[in-house]
Amino acid sequence: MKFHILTLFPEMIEQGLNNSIIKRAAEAGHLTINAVNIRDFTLDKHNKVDDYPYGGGAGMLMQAQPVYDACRSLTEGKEKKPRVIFMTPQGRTFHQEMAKEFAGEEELIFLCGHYEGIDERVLEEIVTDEVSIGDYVLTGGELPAMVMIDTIARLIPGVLNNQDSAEEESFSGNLLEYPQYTRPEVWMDKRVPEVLLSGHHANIAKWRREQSEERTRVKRPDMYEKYLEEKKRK
Ligand code: 6GU
Repeated sequence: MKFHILTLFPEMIEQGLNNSIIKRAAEAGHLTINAVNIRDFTLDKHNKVDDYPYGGGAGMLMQAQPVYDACRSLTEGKEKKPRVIFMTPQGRTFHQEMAKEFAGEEELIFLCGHYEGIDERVLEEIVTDEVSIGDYVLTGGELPAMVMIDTIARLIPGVLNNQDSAEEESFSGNLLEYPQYTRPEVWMDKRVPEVLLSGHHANIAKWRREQSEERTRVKRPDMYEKYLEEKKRK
């Protein structure tokens, strides 16, 4: 999968996504991260990419032309036009099912706004999807884009070393993870639950499922309702 990010702060993306699992996945050829600096496309002699809003009001707006040309540089000549996702608190709230859908694409373009926003005309022209990551206001779209890319990337086959991880999750959709333990067997007088030392795989699976259900019921009653609904339908 190719992830392109249109941004005024490419180094934020490059630093944020060049670590751990995503870095290894990029090195293994499962994905590429391409941060495109919108400023590189300005035609202004002082490299300006923003201006005052018509009608007045607070702050500056990103201008249409550099955003449009940066996007065009990624799409022109391509048979299949990739989706362009604008990161905005006005968008649909991101969730795991949406991540699964995006993970089926070959290429995605993320548009990150800054300042008070972007000229509406270029948004109308290029954006296919508007996505928010929750009901709070951030200073820019870079962190949300990184949240989305991280979530989508781990669903791409081969990205997680252990193939089960992503699958197991979809199997136990709407359930929280069960508690996990590693060595030593006793720490601060707390023992690892006996069943996990038993080597009895069926009992371990049963215990984990029960823990997941109980945790979800207590910590996320909203999610637990969905889980019960889904269980009924199966
Ligand atoms: Cl996607 N962008 C910005 N700027 N703020 C946000 C957001 C996105 N999602 C929640 N707050």
